[in-house]
Amino acid sequence: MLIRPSSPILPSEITPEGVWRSRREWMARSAAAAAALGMAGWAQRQAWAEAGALPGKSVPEFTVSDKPTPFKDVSSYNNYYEFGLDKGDPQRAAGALKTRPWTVSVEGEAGKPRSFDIDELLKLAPMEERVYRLRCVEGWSMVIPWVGYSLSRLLKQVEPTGNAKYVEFTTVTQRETMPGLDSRVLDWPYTEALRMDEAMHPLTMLVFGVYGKVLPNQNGAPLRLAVPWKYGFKSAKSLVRIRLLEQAPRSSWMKAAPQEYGFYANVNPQVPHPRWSQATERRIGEDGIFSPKRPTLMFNGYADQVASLYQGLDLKQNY
Ligand SMILES: Nc1nc2c(c(=O)[nH]1)N[C@H]1C(S)=C(S)[C@@H](COP(=O)(O)O)O[C@H]1N2
Ligand SMILES: [Mo]
Repeated sequence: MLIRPSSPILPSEITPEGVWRSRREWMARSAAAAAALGMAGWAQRQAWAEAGALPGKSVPEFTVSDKPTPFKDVSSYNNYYEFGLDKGDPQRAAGALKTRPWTVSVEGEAGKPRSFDIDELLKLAPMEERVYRLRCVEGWSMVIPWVGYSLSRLLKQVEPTGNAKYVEFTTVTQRETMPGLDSRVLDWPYTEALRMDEAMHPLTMLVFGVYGKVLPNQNGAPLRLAVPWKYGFKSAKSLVRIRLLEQAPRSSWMKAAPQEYGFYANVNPQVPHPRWSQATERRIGEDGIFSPKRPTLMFNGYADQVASLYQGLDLKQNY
């Protein structure tokens, strides 16, 4: 099953980008994922082996050139508080999450509100592979090849009314499978929200897979958000309800600690979290404890695409 590359030199080192992205990169990445797999636990290997293929067409304009974080790290270093607070808890416990049957209701300020079955959502738009950065407010980051499509593809289906100014996302609560729900750190269910123009931005992605396969449960199966210019907590996992609203809702994190977590949560190295600087970050799977930290980029490096959304907004006040 493991095919060793004949040379240890990565394609990225010998060909210009854009050429090596595409097929050769895909092959190198698959090999890296397979190698990472050899080191993961049996259960994880089992889940990965059983997961269905979910390929996506590579979209260069939504793909950063940073080296993707190994699958081993993407699937074992997680925040999914419903399954526990430690980074390893989700991988250990989320196998029990029931991801079928699964429906997502899209309701509120919409001309045609309705529920969507997960199998319908999987066919709603062509699957794309986009390599996004993910920056957690805790100071670490990853680079992840997500598979999915723009959230706007789904929202347009329900015909948002002129009153739809905000979009609220509610994630699943399964008492039987989620030991973390006993913890009072957050007001469950986990909810998040975006302004309508943020939700309709093409970068805002509805994600069904990673590394060419369906999402592992710990990463938010069967579908989650990826909003790459915002701190990771905005990217809610295992979505069950999407609500179009006229007024801005308060998210779980805003309720838990309003002075620490605001509505916008745009990645911004100039605005420190009250307990941590946001100026630098450590790349999981690449930077060791002793490596120099990397500078965090404004809007997580997506300023060209999204800065215009916030013209005239005081980003210190609107954190
Ligand atoms: N339902 C739910 N979604 C969630 C979280 C959570 O605890 N529960 N954690 C968030 C945080 S803080 C981060 S950094 C990302 C992590 O996504 P990943 O584990 O796929 O890297 O998920 C976000 N989505
Ligand atoms: Mo996070």
